[in-house]
Amino acid sequence: VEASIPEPQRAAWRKFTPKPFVTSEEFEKETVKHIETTLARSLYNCDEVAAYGGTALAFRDRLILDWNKTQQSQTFADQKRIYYLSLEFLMGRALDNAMLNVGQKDSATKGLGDLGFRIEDIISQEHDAALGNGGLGRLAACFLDSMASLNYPAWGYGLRYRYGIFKQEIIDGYQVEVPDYWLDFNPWEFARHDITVDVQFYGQVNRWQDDEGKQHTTWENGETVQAVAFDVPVPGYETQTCNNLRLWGSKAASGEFDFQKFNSGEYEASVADQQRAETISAVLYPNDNLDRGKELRLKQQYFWCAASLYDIVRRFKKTKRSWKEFPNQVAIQLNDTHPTLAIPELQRILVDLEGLDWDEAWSIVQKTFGYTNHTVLPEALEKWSVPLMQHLLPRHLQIIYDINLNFLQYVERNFPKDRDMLGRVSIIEESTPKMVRMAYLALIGSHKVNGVAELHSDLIKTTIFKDFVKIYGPDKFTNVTNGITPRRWLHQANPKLSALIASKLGGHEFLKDLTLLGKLEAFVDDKEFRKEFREIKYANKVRLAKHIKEHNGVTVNPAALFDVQVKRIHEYKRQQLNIFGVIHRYLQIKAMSAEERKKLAPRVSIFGGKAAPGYWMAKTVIHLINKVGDVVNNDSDVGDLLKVIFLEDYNVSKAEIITPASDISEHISTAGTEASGTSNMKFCLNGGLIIGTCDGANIEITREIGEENIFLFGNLAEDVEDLRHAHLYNHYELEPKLAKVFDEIHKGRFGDAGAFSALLNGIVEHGDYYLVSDDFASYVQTQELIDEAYKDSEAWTTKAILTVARMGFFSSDRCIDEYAESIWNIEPLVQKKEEA
Ligand code: H53
Repeated sequence: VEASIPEPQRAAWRKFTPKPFVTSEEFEKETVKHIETTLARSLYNCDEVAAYGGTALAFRDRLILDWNKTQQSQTFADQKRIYYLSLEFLMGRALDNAMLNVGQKDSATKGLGDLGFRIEDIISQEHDAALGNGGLGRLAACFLDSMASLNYPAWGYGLRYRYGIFKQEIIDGYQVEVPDYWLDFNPWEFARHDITVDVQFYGQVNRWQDDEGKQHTTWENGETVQAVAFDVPVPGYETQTCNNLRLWGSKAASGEFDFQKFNSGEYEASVADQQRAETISAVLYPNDNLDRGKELRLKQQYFWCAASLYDIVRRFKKTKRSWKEFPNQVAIQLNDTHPTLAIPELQRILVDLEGLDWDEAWSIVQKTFGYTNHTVLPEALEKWSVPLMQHLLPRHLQIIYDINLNFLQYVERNFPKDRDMLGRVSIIEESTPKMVRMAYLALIGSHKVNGVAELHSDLIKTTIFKDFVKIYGPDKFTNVTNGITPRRWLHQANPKLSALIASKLGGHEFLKDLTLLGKLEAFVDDKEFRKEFREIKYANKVRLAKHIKEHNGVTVNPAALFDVQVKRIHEYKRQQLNIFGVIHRYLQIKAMSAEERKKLAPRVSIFGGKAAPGYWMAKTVIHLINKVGDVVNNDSDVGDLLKVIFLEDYNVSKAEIITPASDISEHISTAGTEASGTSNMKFCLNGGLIIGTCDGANIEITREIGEENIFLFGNLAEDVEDLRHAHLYNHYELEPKLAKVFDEIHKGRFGDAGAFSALLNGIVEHGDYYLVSDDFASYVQTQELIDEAYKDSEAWTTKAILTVARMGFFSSDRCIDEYAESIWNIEPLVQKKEEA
């Protein structure tokens, strides 16, 4: 339907097109208007929640003006777009980010002040958009920020979960999950009830011949669910580009509401279908790096892939180009294997619905997709049971079998001597039941596969995808080391440091080109700079100490060394190694004389992170941390020398407070298990040093900042397999200091020892898969080096400044430019500045 306004009426229209506010007065006017009308509050009835609402709506309106123009000009420019498919977008709060990106935070600060509010109080009213679990979801959010900031025509596609990641409460030291209903008031999304897609499930496949003898395949008699688009504007930093994040919500398809049942009084039954449909997008699965193979999850995946592809194809068809041009107009990036069904879905659209022949369609599919692998952990690699897929997506299963057949024939022709190869590389695993290996499907259906840090990208080529390197050659595989957006993780989270850097570099240009941080090295000996740098770190620690006091009731000394480990709780990330180290430290303090204690550097060990609700071992680790905290924090022998804090409900907005306040942060995964890690980058960018293993991006961070500025320890990835093997088949002794720690836990020093026996037995009796004992001595020794280093505050400051100065490489802008160049083949599209 042609919906544009006819030429003669456009003048009237343009006259009233709203203009973005620029002054604090204009901002106030809009905010008050929204509070009084949209929110129906008054001068006598406006709390901070309402003031947040009015402010957010004023900024939302502003973003939409840019958003409308961006979408229009991208359509008009008719060039290639990138579609980033991710089941998770861990966005956090939007208001502060919107203010900073459009460059209006000062007007808002002044304006809100005039109206009687402090901007920080208003910002903190916002509920985090927590549609993700951890690193993978946050990476997607950083990428959206970079793609908009670099003016790439880009869309994100995801699901609009009604419940994001659960809220974590700690009760008696245990994690308790509380649902996160976040949509009460969300001014950042637009429901597009005009943009819907019917998505089919179940049913049967029919093959038939038309009068001309042409074969057809149709998928019939399924159940239909409707996808409704919700659009979220994504503003770039200091640019007019405002991209779109489209999230799909599910509801019963039109006409599916059972009127017959309704009319005959069976209200409950008639509503049941509705509810079943809405369940699809109801809740985010709370597992990070863990695949559970639940039917509803598969439904989510297909629902989202089908709706997104329909939308992308619809947009392409409007250009009236021929199908072979599809890959010149469309690049689709698969964030992990979660969206892999998009591959057979596009093949189905092209072959079944558009009538292309198989090979032509397949060549389009392969050119369109790129696949990012984020893990080598076996428990995280997605597999779906063939019977389940047969039931839910019968046509897709056929297509997958056909893809596999063609692929295996190719392999057989090229590797006739390697008889076992076919079984190893088949998309179908011959187990009971048979399973579809999604990573293989994603790899076979894409033109590029990338890992997320150098070590990881090398590892996938020698482990999980080894055979595929032989089959396709090494050029199909590449590395794009992860990055983070400096807008949120420096400018927004640490405004003082951002301002100090700007004062030295002559402006905030570094937020757009992070390599400019290099120029800070010239100031490393500048006394005044060093002093201010230290004062900022201290102020950030004071802010965190205040947060700890309010939430944990524990007083911590901001002059102590803040040692932070915040991330999802997972055995491979080894929070257990950290807490055992803390216990070791505690035992040492207890054994010291008063004189010896005086020489010690006081420490605050800070933990935070969620455990998947069904991950019992991870929950045990949380419990142990809290129990150790109870004992240590109340031991008068210890005082300020050691405090142990577990911060409840770690999320993006808490990370913004925690990250700038660390002296040391811990990135201590068993070598070879953490694909990249991204919080390591955030801490370094904020002048925190790190202790870490030779894993993921730690290795490249070391290369950039220099070995003398990082505390590395532990076994190397190349030795892990042998060590594990040795544990299982040889007799081995627990590391003696660790044995002492275990003795104390066994004695009940931290409460009921039985609660922790499985955790300890995993190490003592079941092979210590994560090599905690192997790395313990080296870990403890490195922590002692840190104690010594921290006492020399001048040398420490030098390390911290050099670290910041050398982090330029880890901007997600660099990362997105690499994807654009080597995988997507797309160019930026700069929005024209509005003429006055
Ligand atoms: O993705 C991050 C990496 C991190 C890796 C993480 C991740 C998830 O959060 C979830 C699933 C998955 O396969 C990987 O664990 O190392 O930094 C972004 O690439």
